[in-house]
Amino acid sequence: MDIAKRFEQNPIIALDDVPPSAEELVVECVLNPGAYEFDGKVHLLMRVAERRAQTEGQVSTIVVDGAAPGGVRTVAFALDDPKLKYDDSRIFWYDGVCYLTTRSHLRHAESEDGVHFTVDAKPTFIGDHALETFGVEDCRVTRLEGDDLLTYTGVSEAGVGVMLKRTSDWRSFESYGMILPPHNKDCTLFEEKIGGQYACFHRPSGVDVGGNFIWYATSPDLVHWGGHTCVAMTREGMWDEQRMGAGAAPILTDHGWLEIYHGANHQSRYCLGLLLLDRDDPTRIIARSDDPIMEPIAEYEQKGFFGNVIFTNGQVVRGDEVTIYYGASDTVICGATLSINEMLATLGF
Ligand code: MAN
Repeated sequence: MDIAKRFEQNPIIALDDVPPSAEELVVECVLNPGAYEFDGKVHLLMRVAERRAQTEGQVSTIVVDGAAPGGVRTVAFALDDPKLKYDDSRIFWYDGVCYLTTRSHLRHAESEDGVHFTVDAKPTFIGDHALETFGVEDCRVTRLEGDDLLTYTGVSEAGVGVMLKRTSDWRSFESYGMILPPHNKDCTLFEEKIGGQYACFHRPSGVDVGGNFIWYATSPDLVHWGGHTCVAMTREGMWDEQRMGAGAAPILTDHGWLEIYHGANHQSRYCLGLLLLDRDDPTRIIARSDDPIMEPIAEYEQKGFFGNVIFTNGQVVRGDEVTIYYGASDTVICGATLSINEMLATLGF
């Protein structure tokens, strides 16, 4: 059952609201924002995916390259080239090498009411690390020890991994580089230590044995992670049979940690569901959604760059109300509210 109350104003941020980072680029997707409250406002750190305007008969993408003029290089291939494999709007393969069709940066937007956002004219993080040449994506913001911790995906030829930054004022940032190596993404930190350690959910991917499952790990210093434990696996024949990953920081409730996660089926239809985990040992599942709590049912969630997708990695929690910000069809940003009590009720609490 879909229990989300979508904003009437959806989509709240669309392609036209976001100027490209350079004149020659086109914004193809505005999606998957991290969210946080700061200075009495709601802020988003959105993922903005760009490329050059496409030429007929070709697919092209952009890659950051310090040696290229303007710091950006275009990679283009003919659609009829037998070495090209291109059947997913998000990625293509050429001669055995995988490229993303767009390059993402992170861009800040802010709002007084959490619904109407003002978007910055320029990127906040363009992805200037050697492990970010294909872009930066899907930021989670966790408030921890009074600071904000940003975990996001860094993509490069070397793979897809988890990057970390820390800030106390949103002006200066301490960068920790890659904390979890490829292939890994969907990393969210807990808002407090557990058993004296920092804790996170993350999502390594197995190519042959294994799959796209949610894992738990702990760290004494946020940089060195251990105690890796697989918490939840995909379920064949169900809505989350193909892949799954954590959303924003777990919410502490009277019954344990409540995590809103995304799951996709073999048709790549992305929905949201819940995991309820033991307060002292979050590797122990107390309950899990049989059915999604939110599915792509609105038109803007079904049609776009990559249709039938609801993906959230940003939320603001106020009392019983969780406002999630989410990417719809990998194309626009939307908002919805969920009640913690209602979510728990779907799990039998
Ligand atoms: C998947 C999708 C893409 C994303 C890449 C790299 O293919 O989620 O949108 O760009 O992974 O993270």
